[in-house]
Amino acid sequence: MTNLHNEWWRKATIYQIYPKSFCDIGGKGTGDIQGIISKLDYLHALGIDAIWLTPIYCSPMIDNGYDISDYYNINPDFGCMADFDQLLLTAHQKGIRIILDIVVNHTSTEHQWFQSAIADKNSPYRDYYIWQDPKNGREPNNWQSKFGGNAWKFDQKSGQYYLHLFAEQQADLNWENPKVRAEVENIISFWAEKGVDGFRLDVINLISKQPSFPEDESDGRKFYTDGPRAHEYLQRLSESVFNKYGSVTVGEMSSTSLAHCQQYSATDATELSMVFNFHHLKTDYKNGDKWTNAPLDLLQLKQIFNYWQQGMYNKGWSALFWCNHDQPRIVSRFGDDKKYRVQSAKMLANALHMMQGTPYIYQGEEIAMTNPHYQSISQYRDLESINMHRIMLEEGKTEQQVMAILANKSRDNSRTPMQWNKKDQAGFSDVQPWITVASNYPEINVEDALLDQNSVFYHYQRLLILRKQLDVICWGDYQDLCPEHEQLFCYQRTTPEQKLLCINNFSAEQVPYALPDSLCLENTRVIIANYNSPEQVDRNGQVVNSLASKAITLRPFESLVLLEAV
Ligand code: TEU
Repeated sequence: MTNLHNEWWRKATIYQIYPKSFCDIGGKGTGDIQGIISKLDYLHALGIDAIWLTPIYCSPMIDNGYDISDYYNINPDFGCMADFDQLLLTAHQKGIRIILDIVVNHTSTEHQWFQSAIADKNSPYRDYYIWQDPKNGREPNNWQSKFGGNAWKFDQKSGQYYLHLFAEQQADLNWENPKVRAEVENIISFWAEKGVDGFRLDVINLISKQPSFPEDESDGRKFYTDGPRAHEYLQRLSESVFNKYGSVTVGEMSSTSLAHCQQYSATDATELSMVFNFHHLKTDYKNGDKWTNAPLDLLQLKQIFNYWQQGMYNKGWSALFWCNHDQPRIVSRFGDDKKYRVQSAKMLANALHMMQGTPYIYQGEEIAMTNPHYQSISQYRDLESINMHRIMLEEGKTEQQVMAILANKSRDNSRTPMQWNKKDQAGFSDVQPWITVASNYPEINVEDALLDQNSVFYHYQRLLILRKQLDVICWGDYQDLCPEHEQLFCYQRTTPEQKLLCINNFSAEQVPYALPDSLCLENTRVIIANYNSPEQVDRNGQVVNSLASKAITLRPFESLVLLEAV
């Protein structure tokens, strides 16, 4: 059995970069690899251990790189292989590891494998993809694409359909074919050989489909999610590639279950290092539907975290995250992006970063960037948003209603250019960017955050230090202290030596709270808070604050983290 305490990523924090929106050095209006290199010192100052780069390979960019047409080369929009090698080297010199996104559930339909497969039914690449004959003159079944509409696309020439769980330009690979699995091993080995430290595996729990492709009473997901051979495929990859190179791996798990995630990320390293799941980010859906505007259900959120934190304890390992390139900004979503922007962003950071797992920070989260509140469909770029705009109008919603939903739910909310400073285009680019900068960049930007000792940036910096210093954050067990409370989210983490309490007010009201009887105030200190003046908690996370009484009143979005030496 591996010694868990030796695995660097269990005490690490990973920063996600969406290169297209991070920093444009080349003056094209889209970010590039040289832009990332120019910001490595900034990331080093934040204190992160690794960067996850969303896909940078050749791609027609229908889905911004999640549609790969060549796995072995860099998209010229981002730079060239020499740029990538320079990034890898420079990051390593600064002690920052690089994790690449691997998208192997599907390829772009412009990939030469697909081009050959569609050109000729007898091509050796035909069986790289999933083809089915029509059923009763229609699609083979009713499975739905994650981006809206049926998941099968008809090919006139061969008279067959191919499967695409995402856009029709993203054809699903046929993992039943051993040649496909060998190609995937080669691709990952190529990047591991270069010195890449790890991989984020896109929708990796969708790679094994139920081979009879049954009709479903719903959208079909139960026939391809955590499918029959998913674990077997990952075990082979782990044996032949990940373990050989010592790669850290994080699997993106769509609509998964705890039992599967315990196995995917089991501590014996037979499959992956850790897993993303999304259940906590469906707590503001109405009846399970993303395309609705509903308030956060805090009780449900707490229940989900409790279930996963306890369920993964000593069994698997979770990736902790509020934000990524597919999710709206958390401060606009579960916080208050106006009056209490700074307080609520810090509170949300505490609530997540005190849990067990490896936290991920999505670019701009560390300065509490907000949703851009776009006013017109012409400002949206994401194909999912554009599809859903059409579909929701067809369903009878008004333009105004649809715009209100997109303003909260569109994936473009997180894809606006990184706000570096007050200059034109927020310092992201010298030209008009590919997507409109959020108009609040004169107030919310990196330059100002770095000048303000009370900024969200320095709060994150302290959280990252605390995670390294305090074993209880990494190893403690998890207990919800007030699962029924409508406004507060309070939990406790415990090891034999330490107890940590994370107390968070998710409301804009003052809320009284009584700390647990068992807590010994004399031995308890506030180690990080969001209403503190900076001198109360020093930059090294040193313990300097104490509480006078167990009866406390939390201010709007107030958060306190208490440490008791037991
Ligand atoms: O996302 C997988 C995924 O299913 C979602 O997060 C998706 O955006 C959501 O279900 C739509 O409502 C991954 C990538 O993160 C995403 O950017 C890609 O578009 C997708 O896979 C396809 O590769």
